[in-house]
Amino acid sequence: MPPGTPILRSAYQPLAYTVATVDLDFHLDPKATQVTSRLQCVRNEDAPAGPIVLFGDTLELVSLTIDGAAPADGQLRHTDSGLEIDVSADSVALEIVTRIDPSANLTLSGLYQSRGGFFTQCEAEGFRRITYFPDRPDVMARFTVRLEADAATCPVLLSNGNLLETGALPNGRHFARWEDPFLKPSYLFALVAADLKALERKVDTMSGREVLLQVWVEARDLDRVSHAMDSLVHSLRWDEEVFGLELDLDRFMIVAVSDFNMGAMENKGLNIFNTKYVLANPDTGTDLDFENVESVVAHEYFHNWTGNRVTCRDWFQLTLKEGLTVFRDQQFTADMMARASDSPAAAASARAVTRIANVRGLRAGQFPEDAGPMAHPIRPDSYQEINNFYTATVYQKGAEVIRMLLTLLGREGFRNGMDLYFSYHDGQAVTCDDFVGCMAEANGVDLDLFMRWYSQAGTPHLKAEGAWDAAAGSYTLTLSQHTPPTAGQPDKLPLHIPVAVGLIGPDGADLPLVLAGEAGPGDTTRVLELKEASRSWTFTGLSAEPVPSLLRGFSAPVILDIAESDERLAFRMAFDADPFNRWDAGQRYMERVILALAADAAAGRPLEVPQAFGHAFRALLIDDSLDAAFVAEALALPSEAYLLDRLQPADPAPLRAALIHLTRALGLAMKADFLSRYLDLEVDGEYRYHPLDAGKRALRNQCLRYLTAAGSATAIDLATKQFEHAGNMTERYGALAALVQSDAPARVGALEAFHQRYMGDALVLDKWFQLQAGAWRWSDAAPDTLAQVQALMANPAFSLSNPNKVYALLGGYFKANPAEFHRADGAGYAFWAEQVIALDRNNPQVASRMARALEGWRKFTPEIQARIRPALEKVAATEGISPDVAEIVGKALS
Ligand code: 0A1
Ligand code: ZN
Repeated sequence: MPPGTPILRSAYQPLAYTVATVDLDFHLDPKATQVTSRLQCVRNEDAPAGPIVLFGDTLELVSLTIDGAAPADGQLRHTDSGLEIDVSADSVALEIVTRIDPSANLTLSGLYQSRGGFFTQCEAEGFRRITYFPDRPDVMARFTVRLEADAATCPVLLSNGNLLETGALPNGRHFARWEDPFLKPSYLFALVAADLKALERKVDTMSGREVLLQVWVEARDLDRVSHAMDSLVHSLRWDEEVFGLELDLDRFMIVAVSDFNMGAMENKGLNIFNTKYVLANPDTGTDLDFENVESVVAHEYFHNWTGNRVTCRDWFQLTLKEGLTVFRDQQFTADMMARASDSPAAAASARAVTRIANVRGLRAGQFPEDAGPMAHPIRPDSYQEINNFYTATVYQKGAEVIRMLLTLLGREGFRNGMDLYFSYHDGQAVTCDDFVGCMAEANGVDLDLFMRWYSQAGTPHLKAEGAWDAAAGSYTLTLSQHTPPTAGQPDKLPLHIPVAVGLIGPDGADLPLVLAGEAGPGDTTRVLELKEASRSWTFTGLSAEPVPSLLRGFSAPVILDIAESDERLAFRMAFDADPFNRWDAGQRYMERVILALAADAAAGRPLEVPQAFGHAFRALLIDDSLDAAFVAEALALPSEAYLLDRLQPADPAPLRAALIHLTRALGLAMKADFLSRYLDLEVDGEYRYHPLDAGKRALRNQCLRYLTAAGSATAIDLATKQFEHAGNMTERYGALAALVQSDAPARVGALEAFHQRYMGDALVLDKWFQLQAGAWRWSDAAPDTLAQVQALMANPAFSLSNPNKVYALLGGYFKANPAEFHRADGAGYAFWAEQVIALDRNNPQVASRMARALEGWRKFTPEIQARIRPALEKVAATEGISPDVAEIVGKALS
């Protein structure tokens, strides 16, 4: 197959031979690791006849025998993707010896080295970089593993499942043998051989079995792992309580590694994590880091059932495990946030804060993806490089689709569907149809129309219109839907959209909802199911015109188009009983104000913030009866990435001018209010990661941001004091972030002091890199951010081969700083092309992620597009560019 040929979902075929058992023997050595694999291959009754197909990538084949004998002439063929072996028996034993060079593997896929240890990453297709194998998720086998390595440099030898045996060997080497009692696909295989120490805990599972939990890290990091361990215990309990799912192994391990392409990986019983999502203590991690550790630990742990016990038939079904598992980790986080609340209203607000963060992420990351050349359904129909499809669409939109099932079926109905899914499919590799089929069967409902969410790309627009009939006391709501065309999908069909609706009375209280023909009293929030292009609902028994509150809790991943006056938005900001929608009313109002300011900036008109908006904003700022975490979210502007897509055509410079103007104007106008909230919010006592404390710190940092944006000397003084006296990273980082955007001399000193303090600390230095790459100035001073980023690349702590460093510094510039990256002289694009090409030589996955920063280039003004095109073309024309990057730039240019 020539490179660039798409792989099609419709072409799925089971393999003629699968694998019953795998026995792996690793002689680990940095430059020449020898892998012996003994496979029992068995004929697959359900597949057409054919050879044994083994995939292999960059392997040196040392030897291969078939039932103990050398292959006969022509029996073994080398193909583009690996090997094919003709056999006639129904069961055949293969012994394959390969040699690989982990020290030269900078892709971080397959077996590689990091800080002297050996680690693996096999999802999606890394196992074939270790040995020849039918490396597909529908081949599930029993694995046993023997590892042998140098005892001094690699005292710890880990693999999946249960430890059977360890022992010393001659020449300072030692070995361990592991057995995984569960069937698994090769992408869940893992090994670790390194110098690590573990924090251990023993807990009893719901059935009373004692299990051993371990978090393995380098010895110097042992003071940063207790939160990950706590998170693991919380996750284990939550899955028991909410889904009745128990840990199935006697031992569950988490291992931290500094060089890792993604967040973490759910290998059976041996989760491997990017250190960023394991390590956190008050001095090094912000509240957000603590929250991320908790949710990533939960995510990987939850995969044990949704992903591992039941896995994907093929990679097109990725959202089967990822959408469902993201949904589960989001529910878990919401429960963790609410657990400290002392009233139902406080719990609802705490849950809404999690929901707000999820939706902010969706709007900033997934909506632009769905509007660009990489738009794909949550279950794609084709791909060129599977590693490019670990996307916000598959993950975040996939989670929204699962959440809609919960909304449609209710808690109990959803749980029944999950139970049925496990009862039918435990130990199998299945499809999204199988999952939705279980939801339908368990609830006796038809979800055929719902399946369109799996096949249609693009963000649907939901249009709402209301008509008030004063004489009849009725309100008719008409909902219509439209999904814009996306690449390869010009015409869209209507989707099944659950729309949670409330009607607010003139006094601000929710009204009971009674549809024409129904007897009251009704609930105050109801879910309307829109299944057609357009439909109306009439609510009756109303004495005054209501204000609609639509899509409560963000009940579907759509863009809501509704003509709402400024007054109505302000009214909902003050009264909407749904905390998510209360927040969203503010976001809509801000969006309107910012887009108008950006238009003024583009046209050279003076910028002015409408007074009415200021009033609505201030009402939230000074309301100390509200949960601080909620207020912090309510005061935060919509993300720049989301706003850019709302400006048509997109133009980063006036948008940035609008954001700066609005932030400064609010900071100036409400200086006294920001200051008094700032002073009141101080959290006393020792740091603890707790939602209430974190909420206060978030709001306090938000106040500091507005105050320093407004630029007074007092504000700089406050920020400097906070920086110097901070008792934890959230405060220290919040103050540094505020100072970095100022022109005050304290800026340089703070950056320097932070650097000094955390010199040897890779994860904290990532924050320092990222902050500088993503920063701008509140004043008119034009910082040369590009020059700064280039200078920082020369810092000894920076390295192009460490993904975290690249994501922090280059990602911070390309993705988090549009106005600087899209500078008018085009120098940002030349730098982008140069870095993508350089990264691609070693690590195509990381290069491809950086390449994606320009995929949405057609949304910009023609002048900007003209400056971007040559950079895209340069990368596309580069000799030897990886399939990963080729797919991104190819689709961008097509
Ligand atoms: N399954 C992991 C994500 C992951 C995917 C690919 C990787 O390497 C290319 C690594 C991790 C998760 O969802 O957490
Ligand atoms: Zn996952």
